[in-house]
Amino acid sequence: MNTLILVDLQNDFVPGGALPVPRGDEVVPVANRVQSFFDLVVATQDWHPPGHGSFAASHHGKKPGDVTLLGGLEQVLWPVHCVQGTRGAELLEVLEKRRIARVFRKGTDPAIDSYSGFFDNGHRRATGLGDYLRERGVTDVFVLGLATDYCVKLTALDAIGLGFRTHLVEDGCRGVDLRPGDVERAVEEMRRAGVRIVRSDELPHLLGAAGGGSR
Ligand code: VGL
Ligand code: ZN
Repeated sequence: MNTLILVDLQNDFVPGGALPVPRGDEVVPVANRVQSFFDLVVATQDWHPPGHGSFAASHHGKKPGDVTLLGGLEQVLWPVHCVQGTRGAELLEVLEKRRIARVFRKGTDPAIDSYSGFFDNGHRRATGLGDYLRERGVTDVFVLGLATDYCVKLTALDAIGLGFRTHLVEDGCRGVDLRPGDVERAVEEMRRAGVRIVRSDELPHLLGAAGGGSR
């Protein structure tokens, strides 16, 4: 049983949004094209309350890109983004949504950030995604979306930690690259952790070979 996790394909993360990932819009055609290969498609949604602790504007004298402590953890501060109920937080209009079985929201606790679709950054609370996949007999997880060096990376690393055979669809991801090389380092870190790095054009072959839940 294989699953595609679409990470944070939201208005605020593409050019024109509040926290634009360079060329973030380019992943949507990939997301739309590959969905039909999967048994199950789920999505994550960054979903912050106003005044969230990851926003630079929530900290006196801080600006985006600065680092502070949040929930006892080092936290990069961001522009205000993906505020609950705003247009910026909505999934992209051009994203095909009919096959998305469920959307898992994260980042709702103002006192801690949550890059991964599975847990907050302190691994204190689960979103329910891990149990949801387990209950459905999922063995193989494929991750694509935004941003490679934050939410995609942490989602893939948690998937590995939970015991799923985990794949990164590399051409279906774009990163922030706050420091040049962050994306490359993120991919390397995932690879070292056991994430298989694949391209979307390999999926028909890979899913054909791994399909049917036989391995
Ligand atoms: C993300 C920074 C802040 C992401 C979310 O989706 O990668 N990055 N919130
Ligand atoms: Zn966020």
